[in-house]
Amino acid sequence: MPKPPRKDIIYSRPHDMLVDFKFNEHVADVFPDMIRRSVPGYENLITLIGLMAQEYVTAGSNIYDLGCSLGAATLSMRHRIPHTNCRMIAVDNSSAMLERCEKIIGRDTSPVPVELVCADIQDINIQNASMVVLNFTLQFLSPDQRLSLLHKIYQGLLPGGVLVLSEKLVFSDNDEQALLDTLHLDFKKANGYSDMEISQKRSALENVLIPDTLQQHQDRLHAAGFVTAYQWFQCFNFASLIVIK
Ligand code: GEK
Repeated sequence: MPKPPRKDIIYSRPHDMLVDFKFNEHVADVFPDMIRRSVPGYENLITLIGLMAQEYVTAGSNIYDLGCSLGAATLSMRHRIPHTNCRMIAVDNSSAMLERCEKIIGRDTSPVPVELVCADIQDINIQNASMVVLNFTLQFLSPDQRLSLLHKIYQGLLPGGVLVLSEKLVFSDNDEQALLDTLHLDFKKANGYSDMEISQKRSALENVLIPDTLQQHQDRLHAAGFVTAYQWFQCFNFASLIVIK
């Protein structure tokens, strides 16, 4: 029997010295609880990414989940892919995440093969892809490395293939930023995070998660070669684009 997800209490005690956030074993152990209580709309996104796989994945193609963590998007797509001759490639550079992901995927009985790769997403080959998912991963790359990854994805996608890009956003309009910050804070408090947990996590993520505006994303996607990028989802300051080659 799989164990129930453990509660995220990582920042519930004062940390003397706050170090930058890392996807280590402590985070991997509580990750489902952490992301569900921190990212509004996450569970909907996971379900809907599965539906997109049903629509866009083509026979004999590859599907990439870049920054797969525990494989939630991989599994959602795997259950919906209407072909068995596809190959899924789930990539994460956190061995703690990938070890747990392997166990979760191992318990799943869907017939579509999944290859787990412990690597930096900047170092892998992308080819013959009908679908690539970056579900809250691009924001963890340093901003100057983001365009070359998107360019590589563009090159590896088949014509008509899709990239799903979900990110935390920042807003150039100060009022919009303040409003969505407040609502996100309310969301985390309503999910049981204390002021101290929220503020310690915010500091730990400061140099690690660097969000862009929607316009920066659109401009970068165009620079990478994509012409069509539609925003299809937003929940407070978290959004997702479907980008079609
Ligand atoms: C989900 N997509 O559940 N190379 C490989 N992996 C990376 C890199 C990199 N350069 N940088 C970060 N990661 C998942 C959620 S979480 C989002 C994605 C969050 C990995 C990192 O180890 C972590 O597992 C994941 O990207 C980001 O749908 O925690 O907010």
